[in-house]
Amino acid sequence: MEISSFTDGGYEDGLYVLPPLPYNAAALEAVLDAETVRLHHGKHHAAYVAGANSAAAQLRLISLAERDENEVAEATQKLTFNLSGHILHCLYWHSLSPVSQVITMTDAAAAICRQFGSYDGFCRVFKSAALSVQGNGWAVLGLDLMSGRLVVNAVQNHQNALLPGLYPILACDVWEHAYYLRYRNNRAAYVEAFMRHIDWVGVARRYNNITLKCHECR
Ligand code: MN3
Repeated sequence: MEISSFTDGGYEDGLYVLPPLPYNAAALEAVLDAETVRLHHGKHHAAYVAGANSAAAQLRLISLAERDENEVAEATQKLTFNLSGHILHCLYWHSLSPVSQVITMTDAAAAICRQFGSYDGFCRVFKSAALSVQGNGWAVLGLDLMSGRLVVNAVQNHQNALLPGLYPILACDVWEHAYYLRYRNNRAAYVEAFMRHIDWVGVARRYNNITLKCHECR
């Protein structure tokens, strides 16, 4: 059985790579302008890919005793920051849909209603998480593999306050580079637009893929 993942194309031949956008940069015009999407993907996301490769290479050299082991703390922090950034950006592009979608009755939607009381309850929690991030970060919806429950995390930077083992199925980038050209300092307006353009088909697919592998989810 082939299980496609939002990280497909993000790692090839021993290196992290920048996967192409799943749509044209101008396709998200209803929520994000093409320049923002191009810069975000081609500069910011690409920089995390480069940073992850650089940190991974540094760690390999330390393990071969070709670099000083005192560099481990710096290298692991660099890898965690940049690789988390790479993974979350891969998910971000797949979290957005060029066309406005309403949530339909899927297993993922049923799980959202079970966990948050209703779709509106989920929106309240997810939007509040996105707005609660101080400075740079993310709102992430994911599956806690221990309980099989959906959890919303308000992530600082790319890697802090993220539940260990959380399998993310939806991510909203609230770093200013994600929205500042069009929305300026109005993060709330950007998050509202994001909510109207969530790719619920993709969320449902990711939810189904991971619950197939998770004992507690059935
Ligand atoms: Mn970003």
